[in-house]
Amino acid sequence: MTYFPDVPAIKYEGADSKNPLAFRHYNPTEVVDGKTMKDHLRFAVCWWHTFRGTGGDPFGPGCAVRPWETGGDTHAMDMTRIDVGFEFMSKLGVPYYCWHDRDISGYGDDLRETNQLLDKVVAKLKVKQQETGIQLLWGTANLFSHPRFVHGASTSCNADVFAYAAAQVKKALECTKELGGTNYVFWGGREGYHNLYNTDLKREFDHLAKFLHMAVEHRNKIGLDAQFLIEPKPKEPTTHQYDSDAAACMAFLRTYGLEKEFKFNLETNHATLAGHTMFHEMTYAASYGMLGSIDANRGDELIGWDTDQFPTNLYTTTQMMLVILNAGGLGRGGLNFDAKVRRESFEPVDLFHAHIGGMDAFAQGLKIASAIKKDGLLTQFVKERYASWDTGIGAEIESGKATFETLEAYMLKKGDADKNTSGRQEMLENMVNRYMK
Ligand code: XUL
Ligand code: CO
Repeated sequence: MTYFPDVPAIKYEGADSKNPLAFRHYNPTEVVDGKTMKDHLRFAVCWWHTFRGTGGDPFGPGCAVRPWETGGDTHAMDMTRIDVGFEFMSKLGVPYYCWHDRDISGYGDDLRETNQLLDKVVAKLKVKQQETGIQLLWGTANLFSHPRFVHGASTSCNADVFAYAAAQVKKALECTKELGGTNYVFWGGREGYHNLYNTDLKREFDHLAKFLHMAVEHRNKIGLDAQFLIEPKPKEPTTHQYDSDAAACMAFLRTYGLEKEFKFNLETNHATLAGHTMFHEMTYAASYGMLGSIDANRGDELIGWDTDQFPTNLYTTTQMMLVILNAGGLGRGGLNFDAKVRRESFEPVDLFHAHIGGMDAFAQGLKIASAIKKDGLLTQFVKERYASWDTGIGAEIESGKATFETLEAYMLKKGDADKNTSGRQEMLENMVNRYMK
């Protein structure tokens, strides 16, 4: 049985290929900067958009053609979709995938039955992972779709909802362990507020922290060897999400003593919704050793919401790969395509075009970033720009020897600060353009 009869296994054909079902840049075994592309990029497919997306939007229902979807949100359909998913991922040649519990398995009549259904799905996923070698990059729990989560999950005003969410995450952690997942993600789906008139903000933050402490405790108890990741996003669905951006998450984690247990799963379109570039979010995270994993997508410059389009912008992928290379790699994280084909791209083959484009954009970004890194011009420029800190008064300040009094004495003697030099922004942008090929 094949679900994509017209699509062969996708091969690398080189930059001159005109075959839309081939890679032009992603060559898994090619070595760049001392490592294969496959090991640098660690691509993952997301179950929710790719296998559960229907193409629906607020103005109309889904119109995606998915011949295997025989209708109904049934367990049988969940099981069939596993065959579809693993055929797709094998043909694409991605090493990882990610899920929410409710994408892979639907609802039973109560929590007990829901968990039993999930166990059956996980058992089949495990067999498929063994057959194909495809591994779980991360699991997570959907704590935002069901009406019970209308006021949030761990930040709900209803304590029973906190308890339900805890039970659900406990199960999702156990399933992640069963499938050998190397990370586990917490995105605060509805952990935020729409209106402060009805919200006890401090109490909700306290509850969120308590929830995450419990998750850490359970991870340690069951011996789950997975990195915990917080996924920042400033808004949507709530007006203000508590995990708004990397810096806000950092402050939250430190306030509640969680900073050693978590890193970040950064997402491009979440960065732009927060008014940042992804370059900023990744540089911030990497600076504090918090770069965990990436949800790769992009927004639309003309639309203000989370469109989750596939990444195609080479400047963005180059900047992202530059941060990753300079940070020494993604470690146990990866590049997960948290991205969806647009409503008008409704045929199954569009799923391939979308992923091929995203993978090629990152492979090309990797090659460009590696060339920039190898030439070292940017690094050298930054080093020289801060040279005043390497010796003399700068070194004294950095080493903690200086006080306001010694600095005053220094400046009274000198009379004025040394002249500034140009930041050369345009020159550097032109320089980066030289590598863009
Ligand atoms: C939502 C989003 C989620 C998380 C996992 O914007 O990105 O799919 O990645 O819950
Ligand atoms: Co995401």
